[in-house]
Amino acid sequence: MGEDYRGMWRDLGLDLAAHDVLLGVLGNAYRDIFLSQKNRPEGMAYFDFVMSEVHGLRIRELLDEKKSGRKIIGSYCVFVPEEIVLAANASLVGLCSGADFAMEEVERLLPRNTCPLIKSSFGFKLGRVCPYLESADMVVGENTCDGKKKAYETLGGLVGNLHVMDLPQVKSVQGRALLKAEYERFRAAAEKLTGVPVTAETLKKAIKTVNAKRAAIHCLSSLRRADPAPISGLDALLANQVFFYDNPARFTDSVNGICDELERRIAEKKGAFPGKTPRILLSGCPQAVPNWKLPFLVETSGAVIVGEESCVGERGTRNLTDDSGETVEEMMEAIVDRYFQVDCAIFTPNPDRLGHIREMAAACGADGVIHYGLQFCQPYLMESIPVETALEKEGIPTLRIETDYGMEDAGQLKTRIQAFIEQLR
Ligand code: BJ8
Repeated sequence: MGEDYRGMWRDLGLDLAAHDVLLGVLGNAYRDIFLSQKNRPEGMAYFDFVMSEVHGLRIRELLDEKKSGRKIIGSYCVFVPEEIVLAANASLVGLCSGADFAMEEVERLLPRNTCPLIKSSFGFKLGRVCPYLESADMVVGENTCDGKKKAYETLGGLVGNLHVMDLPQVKSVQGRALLKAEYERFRAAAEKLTGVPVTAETLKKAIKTVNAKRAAIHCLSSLRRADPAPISGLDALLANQVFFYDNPARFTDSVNGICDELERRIAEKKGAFPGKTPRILLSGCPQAVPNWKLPFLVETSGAVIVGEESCVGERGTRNLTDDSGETVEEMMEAIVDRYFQVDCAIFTPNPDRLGHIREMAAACGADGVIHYGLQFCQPYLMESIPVETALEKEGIPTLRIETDYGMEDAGQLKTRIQAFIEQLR
């Protein structure tokens, strides 16, 4: 880390010793997983820098913004609309839930058989190691899966200002009305937090900012479809992960810069992997920072990941918000329309997701799909069975993986992944 941020972390109430351990583990993992890759685009240097300063410079920036009156809102789900947050003069940050931490303490509050993502969010709080969580003026929870909605009842006692958003479970007229009502309630809560009312002007500007960020990621996603793939799945995942932390305008510029470079690489047939490397589409649970386990196993087993059907990936970013509205009311409708299309497995039935997986597999030229289910995640594990059956029936080889954040099963997973890749060849 470029500067000594210990004073800042102390002021935020972090447990410095535990935080040092986390940064040490993170730094080593990053070096071994990302920096050891060959043929990376030069533009990834930006993301290397961002990751090296993820608890330093970015936090300092956010705290400086706070000094000038801006607020920070933390979120665990892609259903929290960044457009509303920005328009109310706040910054939205994703809260890490991608590593085990303080598990003994976590398991005093949550059953052992809770999904790793939920346990991780508690671990970062109980272990006092997340500067984003500690600097947030409001944390937004959402009633998605049963695990999350019950866990927020307990999290409410641990974080200062938890706003729980109710979410529909069915894509119906009533479901949309609920989402609309909840987004209105969230808008009011954000305005109350910041003291800044959302206006047509600020909302339009915010929609454009978030759309630009998504459009940059769409561009990256479409360039990954070339063969040879000009960027590894790990690096593309990293860009999707940084999407949740970085300053939006700077992120957009950086990703657009990488896209220019990828276009040149495609023209020169310069790949992160050789041409005809087996191509995998990952589908399933979100991979939050620093959960790089599965792509690392896949890409060190002779395949390249060419897309993520995931909330840290295309499920989270795929649709833009219509920015043609002129009033707050019209633009709020457009926001509801956009987010109501997110096909999270908490919806029942959820046929759109299978359609999207098929569509992505074809567009990315994927040779096979790996379905990634986090242990104890009922929605995605349940859905993985009909997804696998349908894809296999259509001749798309599919491998279902169920795992957690530990490395104990890495050897066994690697064997299964290698056998799957062999089958694709
Ligand atoms: S919109 S996927 S970000 S809820 S992995 S906690 S579902 S038991 S994270 Fe998600 Fe929003 Fe849906 Fe996306 Fe529950 Fe499953 Fe755990 Fe999960």
